[in-house]
Amino acid sequence: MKMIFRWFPNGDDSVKLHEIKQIPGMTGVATQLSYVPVGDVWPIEEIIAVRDQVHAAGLEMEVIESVNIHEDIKKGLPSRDEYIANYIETMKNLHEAGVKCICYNFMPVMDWVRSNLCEELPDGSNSMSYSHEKVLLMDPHSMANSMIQGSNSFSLPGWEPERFPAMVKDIEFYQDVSSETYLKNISYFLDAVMPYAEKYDLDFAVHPDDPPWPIFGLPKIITNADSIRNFLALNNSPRNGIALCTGSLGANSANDLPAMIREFASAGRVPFAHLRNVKHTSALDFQETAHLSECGDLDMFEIVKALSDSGFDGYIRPDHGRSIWGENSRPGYGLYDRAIGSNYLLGLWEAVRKMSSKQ
Ligand code: DNO
Repeated sequence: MKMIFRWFPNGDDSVKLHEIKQIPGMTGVATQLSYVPVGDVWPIEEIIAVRDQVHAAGLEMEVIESVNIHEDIKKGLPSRDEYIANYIETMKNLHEAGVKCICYNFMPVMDWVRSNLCEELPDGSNSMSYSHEKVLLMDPHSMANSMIQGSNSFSLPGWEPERFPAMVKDIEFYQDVSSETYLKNISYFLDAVMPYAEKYDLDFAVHPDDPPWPIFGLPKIITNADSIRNFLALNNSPRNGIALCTGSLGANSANDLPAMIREFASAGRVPFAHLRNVKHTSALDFQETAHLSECGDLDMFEIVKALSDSGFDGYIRPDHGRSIWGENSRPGYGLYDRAIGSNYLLGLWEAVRKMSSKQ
C-alpha cells in the first residue's frame, strides 16, 4: 500500500510539494495537468516537467487523477473515436513518464456536486456538505456559479470552465439516454482503451458517482455494489478497476463499504482508494467530516481492515479534509486536515497489519 496526496501543479494549489513530503509516510502525489482542455493529448514534455518537479521533492508520481473523458465519448457521438485516440496517446505519454494508475470518471456533464463548499461544523471548522433539497432548487447555471464562487479561486476538479457553456444542452441531451445506452458508450470506451492499459502497464480506477443518486435526470452508473459488478463486467481486463471512494459510496447509508471492499479488492479490481468520512444528516443529505470514525458515520477501522484483509496493495489517499486553523485552500484539499487524516489512516493500517500477522 502506498499513501499519496492529491496535488495540483503550476501554482494551482495552496499546498507545496515540500510540505507533502514532510507528512510522515507520504510516498507520492496524485496529480493532473488540469489546464489541458478535456479531450486534448497531454504533451509528454509537460508531463515530464511535472514529474521531475515531484521527483525533486522526493515524491513519486505514479497516479494521475484525473484524465477526464470528453463528453462526446460519454454521449457516444461519431467524433468519439478521435477523442479516444487522443486518450490512448495520453496513456502512452503517461506510461513513458512512469505513471502506473489513472483515475477517471464516467459522470455525465458534471463531476461531484455539493450544495455548500464551506459549511461550518460545531467545532468552528468548515467542510463541504450536500443538501438534496437545495440542489433540486438550483439549475445547472446556479450550480456552476455556486461551485465556482466557493472555490477560493482554485480550479475545481471536474468543474472545468470549458464545460459550462454546453452544460444545459448536455443535460437535455442525456434526458433521452437510457442507462443501457450509457453503459454501451462506456463499454465502447473500455474496449478501446483496455488493450492499451495492458500494453502500457496502467491500472484504471473509475470514480463512483458523487453523490451516488440521480440529479438533473442524468444517468448514474456507479452507485452501489450491483452497479460496480455491472461496470466491471463490461470489460474483464484486470486493469479495469474502481477508485473505491468511501465518501462517495458512503453517502448512501445502504452501502456496506467493508463488504464492497472485500468483494472487489479481493478480486484485484481496486487499484486506488479514496478514504474519507461523512455524516448522514438525512437519507439524501450529508456533511463531510474529519476522517476519524467517531466524527462521521463510516467505520474507518473496518474499512482499512477490509482493505488489508483483501490483500490490497494499491494507492490510498486521504480524501477531502475540513478547512481548519484558518487555512485558505481549494475546498476539501487543504494541507492540515488531510495530513492529520493520512496519519490516522496509516495508524489504522499499521495496527491492522500487525494484528493480522499475529493471528
Ligand atoms: C472530488 C474528486 C473527484 C475525482 C474524479 C475522478 O473531489 O474525488 O473530482 O477526482 O471524479 O475522475
